[in-house]
Amino acid sequence: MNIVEYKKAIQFPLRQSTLCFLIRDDEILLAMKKRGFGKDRWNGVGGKPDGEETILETAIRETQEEIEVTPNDMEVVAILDFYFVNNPDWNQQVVAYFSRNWVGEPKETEEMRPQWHKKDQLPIEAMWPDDDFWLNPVINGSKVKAEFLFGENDIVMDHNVMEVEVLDI
Ligand code: 6OG
Repeated sequence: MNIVEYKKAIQFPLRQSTLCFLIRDDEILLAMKKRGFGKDRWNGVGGKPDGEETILETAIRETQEEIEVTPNDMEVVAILDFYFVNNPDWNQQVVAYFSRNWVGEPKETEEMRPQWHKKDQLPIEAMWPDDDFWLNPVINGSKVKAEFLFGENDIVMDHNVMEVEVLDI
Protein backbone atom coordinates (compact mmCIF):
# COMPACT_ATOMS: atom_id res chain seq x y z
CA MET A 1 0.00 0.00 0.00
CA ASN A 2 1.28 3.47 -0.88
CA ILE A 3 -0.12 6.97 -0.34
CA VAL A 4 -1.61 7.27 -3.84
CA GLU A 5 -3.57 4.02 -3.46
CA TYR A 6 -4.67 4.85 0.09
CA LYS A 7 -5.96 8.32 -0.86
CA LYS A 8 -8.30 6.80 -3.47
CA ALA A 9 -10.10 4.85 -0.75
CA ILE A 10 -10.69 7.44 1.97
CA GLN A 11 -12.88 10.41 2.82
CA PHE A 12 -11.84 14.03 2.39
CA PRO A 13 -11.42 16.69 3.65
CA LEU A 14 -9.09 15.57 6.42
CA ARG A 15 -9.89 16.98 9.84
CA GLN A 16 -7.41 19.65 10.87
CA SER A 17 -5.20 19.94 13.92
CA THR A 18 -2.38 22.26 15.01
CA LEU A 19 1.17 21.96 16.28
CA CYS A 20 3.23 24.84 17.72
CA PHE A 21 6.94 24.94 18.56
CA LEU A 22 8.49 27.83 20.50
CA ILE A 23 11.93 28.82 19.19
CA ARG A 24 14.64 30.78 21.04
CA ASP A 25 18.27 31.09 19.81
CA ASP A 26 19.54 27.55 19.15
CA GLU A 27 16.72 25.87 21.10
CA ILE A 28 13.28 24.47 20.38
CA LEU A 29 10.58 23.81 22.97
CA LEU A 30 9.24 20.27 22.93
CA ALA A 31 6.68 18.94 25.35
CA MET A 32 6.21 15.40 26.62
CA LYS A 33 2.61 14.32 25.97
CA LYS A 34 1.32 12.85 29.23
CA ARG A 35 -1.96 11.36 27.99
CA GLY A 36 -4.07 10.43 24.94
CA PHE A 37 -2.92 10.40 21.31
CA GLY A 38 0.91 10.49 21.11
CA LYS A 39 1.38 9.76 24.85
CA ASP A 40 5.06 9.44 25.91
CA ARG A 41 6.31 11.29 22.84
CA TRP A 42 8.07 14.65 22.66
CA ASN A 43 6.21 16.99 20.32
CA GLY A 44 5.09 20.55 19.78
CA VAL A 45 1.81 21.56 21.42
CA GLY A 46 -1.56 21.69 19.74
CA GLY A 47 -4.86 20.02 18.98
CA LYS A 48 -8.19 20.26 17.22
CA PRO A 49 -10.42 23.32 16.62
CA ASP A 50 -13.34 24.00 18.99
CA GLY A 51 -16.51 24.95 17.10
CA GLU A 52 -15.97 27.72 14.56
CA GLU A 53 -12.43 28.62 15.62
CA THR A 54 -9.90 29.36 12.86
CA ILE A 55 -6.80 27.19 12.71
CA LEU A 56 -4.66 30.08 14.02
CA GLU A 57 -7.05 30.69 16.94
CA THR A 58 -6.89 26.97 17.67
CA ALA A 59 -3.08 26.96 17.67
CA ILE A 60 -2.95 29.91 20.10
CA ARG A 61 -5.60 28.48 22.46
CA GLU A 62 -4.01 25.03 22.53
CA THR A 63 -0.61 26.57 23.36
CA GLN A 64 -2.23 28.54 26.20
CA GLU A 65 -3.99 25.44 27.52
CA GLU A 66 -1.09 23.01 27.24
CA ILE A 67 1.93 25.09 28.39
CA GLU A 68 0.35 28.38 29.64
CA VAL A 69 2.11 30.54 27.04
CA THR A 70 0.42 33.01 24.66
CA PRO A 71 2.22 33.19 21.30
CA ASN A 72 2.41 36.69 19.75
CA ASP A 73 3.77 35.70 16.37
CA MET A 74 2.96 32.49 14.58
CA GLU A 75 4.67 31.45 11.36
CA VAL A 76 3.21 28.54 9.41
CA VAL A 77 6.20 26.27 8.72
CA ALA A 78 4.65 22.98 7.61
CA ILE A 79 1.42 21.37 6.46
CA LEU A 80 1.47 17.66 7.24
CA ASP A 81 -1.10 15.14 6.02
CA PHE A 82 -1.16 11.98 8.12
CA TYR A 83 -2.85 8.75 7.01
CA PHE A 84 -3.20 5.63 9.13
CA VAL A 85 -3.90 2.39 7.27
CA ASN A 86 -5.27 0.67 10.36
CA ASN A 87 -6.95 3.68 12.01
CA PRO A 88 -8.61 5.95 9.43
CA ASP A 89 -10.22 7.83 12.35
CA TRP A 90 -6.77 9.24 13.09
CA ASN A 91 -6.28 10.64 9.58
CA GLN A 92 -5.60 14.35 9.92
CA GLN A 93 -3.94 17.41 8.47
CA VAL A 94 -1.65 19.17 10.94
CA VAL A 95 -0.69 22.82 10.47
CA ALA A 96 2.66 23.39 12.19
CA TYR A 97 3.79 26.80 13.47
CA PHE A 98 6.99 28.28 14.87
CA SER A 99 6.63 31.08 17.43
CA ARG A 100 9.58 33.30 18.37
CA ASN A 101 7.68 35.79 20.51
CA TRP A 102 5.28 34.96 23.33
CA VAL A 103 4.01 35.99 26.74
CA GLY A 104 4.55 33.76 29.78
CA GLU A 105 6.93 31.00 30.78
CA PRO A 106 6.26 27.42 29.58
CA LYS A 107 4.67 25.49 32.47
CA GLU A 108 3.83 21.85 32.98
CA THR A 109 0.11 21.07 32.80
CA GLU A 110 -1.98 17.89 33.09
CA GLU A 111 -1.40 17.22 29.38
CA MET A 112 2.19 18.33 28.67
CA ARG A 113 5.65 18.62 30.28
CA PRO A 114 7.63 21.26 28.33
CA GLN A 115 11.42 21.25 28.01
CA TRP A 116 13.92 23.19 25.89
CA HIS A 117 16.07 21.11 23.53
CA LYS A 118 19.05 22.07 21.38
CA LYS A 119 17.83 22.26 17.77
CA ASP A 120 20.63 19.90 16.71
CA GLN A 121 19.97 17.36 19.49
CA LEU A 122 16.34 16.35 19.04
CA PRO A 123 15.21 13.28 21.05
CA ILE A 124 14.13 11.73 17.78
CA GLU A 125 13.67 8.16 19.14
CA ALA A 126 10.96 9.49 21.46
CA MET A 127 9.19 11.60 18.83
CA TRP A 128 6.69 10.72 16.10
CA PRO A 129 8.65 8.90 13.34
CA ASP A 130 7.55 11.45 10.71
CA ASP A 131 9.41 14.22 12.58
CA ASP A 132 12.69 12.69 11.38
CA PHE A 133 11.69 13.57 7.79
CA TRP A 134 10.36 17.12 8.05
CA LEU A 135 11.43 18.86 11.28
CA ASN A 136 15.12 19.37 10.48
CA PRO A 137 14.47 21.04 7.11
CA VAL A 138 11.96 23.32 8.85
CA ILE A 139 14.43 24.12 11.65
CA ASN A 140 16.92 25.01 8.90
CA GLY A 141 14.50 27.53 7.41
CA SER A 142 12.51 25.60 4.81
CA LYS A 143 8.75 25.48 4.53
CA VAL A 144 7.44 21.98 4.03
CA LYS A 145 4.36 20.28 2.63
CA ALA A 146 4.40 16.57 3.43
CA GLU A 147 2.29 13.44 3.63
CA PHE A 148 2.86 10.24 5.55
CA LEU A 149 1.22 6.82 5.52
CA PHE A 150 1.52 4.92 8.80
CA GLY A 151 1.19 1.16 9.23
CA GLU A 152 1.42 -1.25 12.17
CA ASN A 153 3.22 0.19 15.22
CA ASP A 154 3.26 3.67 13.65
CA ILE A 155 5.85 2.64 11.06
CA VAL A 156 6.12 5.08 8.13
CA MET A 157 5.13 2.98 5.09
CA ASP A 158 5.29 5.80 2.55
CA HIS A 159 6.06 9.50 2.61
CA ASN A 160 6.43 12.58 0.40
CA VAL A 161 8.19 15.68 1.70
CA MET A 162 8.27 18.79 -0.49
CA GLU A 163 10.06 22.02 0.31
CA VAL A 164 7.86 24.89 -0.93
CA GLU A 165 8.04 28.69 -1.23
CA VAL A 166 4.54 29.38 0.07
CA LEU A 167 2.18 27.41 2.30
CA ASP A 168 -1.54 27.86 1.70
CA ILE A 169 -3.70 26.62 4.56
P1 6OG B 1 -4.92 15.68 20.22
O1 6OG B 1 -5.56 14.89 19.08
O2 6OG B 1 -4.44 14.83 21.35
O3 6OG B 1 -3.61 16.35 19.58
N1 6OG B 1 0.07 15.18 15.81
C1 6OG B 1 1.30 14.83 15.35
N2 6OG B 1 2.48 15.41 15.55
C2 6OG B 1 3.54 14.84 14.95
N3 6OG B 1 4.74 15.41 15.14
N4 6OG B 1 3.45 13.73 14.18
C3 6OG B 1 2.27 13.13 13.97
O4 6OG B 1 2.29 12.04 13.21
C4 6OG B 1 1.11 13.69 14.56
N5 6OG B 1 -0.22 13.39 14.54
C5 6OG B 1 -0.83 14.30 15.32
C6 6OG B 1 -1.29 17.19 16.38
C7 6OG B 1 -2.65 15.62 18.90
C8 6OG B 1 -1.46 16.49 18.66
O5 6OG B 1 -0.46 15.71 17.98
C9 6OG B 1 -0.16 16.31 16.72
C10 6OG B 1 -1.70 17.70 17.78
O6 6OG B 1 -0.83 18.75 18.18
C11 6OG B 1 1.22 11.18 13.12
O7 6OG B 1 -5.75 16.86 20.65
